Amino acid sequence: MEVLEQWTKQAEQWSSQALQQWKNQGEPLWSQAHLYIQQVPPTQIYVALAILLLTSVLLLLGRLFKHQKANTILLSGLSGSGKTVLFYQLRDGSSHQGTVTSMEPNEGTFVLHSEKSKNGKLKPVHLVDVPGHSRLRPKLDEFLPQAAGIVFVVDALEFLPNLRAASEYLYDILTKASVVKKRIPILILCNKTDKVTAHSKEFIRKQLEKEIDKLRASRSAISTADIANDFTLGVLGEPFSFSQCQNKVTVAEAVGITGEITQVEQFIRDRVRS
Ligand SMILES: Nc1nc2c(ncn2[C@@H]2O[C@H](COP(=O)(O)OP(=O)(O)O)[C@@H](O)[C@H]2O)c(=O)[nH]1
Ligand SMILES: [Mg+2]
Repeated sequence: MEVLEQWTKQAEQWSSQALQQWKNQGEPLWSQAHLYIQQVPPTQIYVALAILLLTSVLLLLGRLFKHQKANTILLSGLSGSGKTVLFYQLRDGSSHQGTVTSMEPNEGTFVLHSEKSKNGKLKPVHLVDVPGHSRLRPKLDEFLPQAAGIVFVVDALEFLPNLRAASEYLYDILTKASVVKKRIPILILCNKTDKVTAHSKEFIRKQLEKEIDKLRASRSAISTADIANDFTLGVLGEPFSFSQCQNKVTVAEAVGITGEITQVEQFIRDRVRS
């Protein structure tokens, strides 16, 4: 209560000081405003001030809270697309070739290897390499609520044989309520572009869009009771394109094994700001 009294006193002091200043300046509107202020009961002014203070505190807390949470980046995509290699490249700057197939998600919180030499405080990234086996995919749901961004890794070499499966996985991600509501940005990362036979990112984007368009048609034919997904995709009656998504979906290229990963590093740093 004492604090409140102090505040009120302070507020009174400030307002009288401010009034004095305005008076001295001789604003033409002054007398009108003065009359109006006198008509407003002081309690109303205090209530307004209190509300202002409360909102500022809440906004500040909200910001702090958000800041602490949003540093998780998920590496998703089919098995064999190169997630684990990417994980180690991002963390250590080397690919750790020959590591065993992970059944549990690889995860860690660290400053990206490429940024270690930079001065200044960089916020550590919580990176999760989610196994691509369909049996282990529910793992993704555990991490989604905290995700600041999703990297969907695509094998640009063995792309066409995996097109259907990759599209289904991506479709599932794009229709998840947790992803759509929070508009988690998604980067489609075309990996293994070191080989000449790798498909271009434009080709990959178009093929994924076509395939997702087909999936959308077949899945919306299933009775609504069977649809586990929470959101419908795109614009009805128009061919599907990623630009219709509420999430920002971008496409980039990488070579995991040689560490050509600047585009994905940029995406991560844009999502996890210091
Ligand atoms: N040519 C090529 N092969 C890669 C690249 N990145 C990963 N690979 C290979 O792809 C295979 C699967 O990689 P891995 O990281 O285990 O995939 P994950 O199942 O998605 O974790 C491995 O044999 C890697 O050596 C790349 O950029 N280029
Ligand atoms: Mg792996």
